[in-house]
Amino acid sequence: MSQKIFLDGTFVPREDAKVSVFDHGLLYGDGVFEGIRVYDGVVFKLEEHLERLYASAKTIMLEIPYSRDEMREIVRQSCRENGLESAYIRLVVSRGPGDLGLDPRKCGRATVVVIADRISLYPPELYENGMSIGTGSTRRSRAEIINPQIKSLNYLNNILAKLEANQHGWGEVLMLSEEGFVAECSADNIFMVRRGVLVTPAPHLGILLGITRATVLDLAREAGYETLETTFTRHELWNADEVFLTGSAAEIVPVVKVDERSVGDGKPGPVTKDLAQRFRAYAPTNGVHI
Ligand code: PXG
Repeated sequence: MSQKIFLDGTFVPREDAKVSVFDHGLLYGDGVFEGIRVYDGVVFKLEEHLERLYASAKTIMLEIPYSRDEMREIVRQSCRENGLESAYIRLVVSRGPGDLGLDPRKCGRATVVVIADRISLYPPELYENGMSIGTGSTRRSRAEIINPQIKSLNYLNNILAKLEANQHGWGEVLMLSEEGFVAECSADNIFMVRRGVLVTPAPHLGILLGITRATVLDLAREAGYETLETTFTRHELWNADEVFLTGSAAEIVPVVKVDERSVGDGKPGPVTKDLAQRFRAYAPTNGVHI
């Protein structure tokens, strides 16, 4: 069965899912997106993803031509059309076709794309043995430049950092805030465990407020862990007992090396493993059925 992509109101075969070269999503990165997981027929935290999508769109004054209810149905239908019980969904809303000037007023109607695809999971060894990461020289931008809370199509900042990860052979790249505090990674949030306390950078540091991040904080509090959203430097991270990353694609990935320094005993730690297990049990129970 050929893959069906939702594009501007209809489901089209993958080969026909094409957008205009005049689309400002392509010309200027003018648009917003979401990456969502489907576990056993349940779209994980779909309401939260829709909330973030519409919030990002509101900030960039992009009108999504569907109501939230309609968008929920489009996502569910995308899974059904493709017969996928477990999937990775990419929702993209761009400013739409305009002229070659950057003025968004020239774009008539937003382009809406929903791709439901098979998930390409990270290799299982990564979850067993952990990942090495390092700090990139590319910093997260502060809110007055491009607010990292907007999940926009303008990911060049993150891609520049990812290039550094590739050059060094790191699995992910740590990005600091403009002031040099630990912020997040190119497509994942970061956590550390210090003396039993679960610590993650506070929202004001200029991070994407990850849905996996929020879920992990909730699950940790429920399990009785003390949690803290705060400001910290790499010194704290290098001396943490455990470090892990969270993201829709990655879920929870243990980090065993940061900037050539072993984290704890150099193996995935007990809190990371406990939270990963809790997350795996929780994910298929929390969302919208397809
Ligand atoms: N920070 C950034 C900068 C991100 O792009 C996250 C954190 C994690 O957020 P969620 O809501 O997913 O827990 C992201 C995630 C992918 C992929 O396929 C992920 C993202 C963007 C592009 C690709 O891994 N965003």
